[in-house]
Amino acid sequence: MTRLVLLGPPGAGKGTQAARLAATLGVPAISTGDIFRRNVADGTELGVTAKRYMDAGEYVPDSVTNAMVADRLAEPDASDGFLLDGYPRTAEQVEELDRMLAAQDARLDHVVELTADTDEVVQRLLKRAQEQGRSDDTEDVVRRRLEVYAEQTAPLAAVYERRDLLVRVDGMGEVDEVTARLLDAIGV
Ligand code: B4P
Repeated sequence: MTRLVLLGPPGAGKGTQAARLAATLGVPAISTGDIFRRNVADGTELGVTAKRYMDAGEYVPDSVTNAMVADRLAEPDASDGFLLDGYPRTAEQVEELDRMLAAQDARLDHVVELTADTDEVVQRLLKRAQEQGRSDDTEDVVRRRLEVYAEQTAPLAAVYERRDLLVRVDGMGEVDEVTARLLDAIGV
């Protein structure tokens, strides 16, 4: 039973690695970005709200995101562990996750910060823009996402470092190499 949070800037490889780690650990990978994108595709009320923020490179409001994660973590497959990809991203989300875990008498096992150079992440996201056409991968929006990350999410690593939960993993290089580093960092 593993409860893991994956932090890192846009383009560091969180989504790519989350799927691999979750499969190895036998826990669900819960990506807030993916859940928002599914809601956008399905045209739900949540999707309409989320799209406005995502297309501008801004975070979806905490109240909306926290409620969505609380619902997802209440599903049976998350009761024996999970990998959170892209949550928490703000100080308020850290507090809300603390409350959700406390209510289940559960604790995080690891918080992994996946790091990568800014030039590299911009190149990765612009390449994805060409291949997949994601509406938030244009250069201006990518720059804004990186600013928002630096302002709101990067400081969270220090919070988890103080709790002795943080491990930093270099996300540069081949996908397989990064997976091997991640598994090593969490002792698998
Ligand atoms: P996310 O979907 O989480 O987007 P992301 O940060 O860009 O990460 P992603 O997982 O897509 O990219 P990855 O690094 O794996 O969030 C999107 C938006 O949703 C946010 O901007 C925000 O608006 C909203 N949102 C999500 N969570 C929220 C929250 N908690 N609160 C508020 N708002 C929230 O990969 C990028 C690319 O790099 C891929 O194309 C991949 O193939 C490639 N890549 C990966 N590893 C590589 C490697 N080693 N070498 C070369 N390329 C690699």
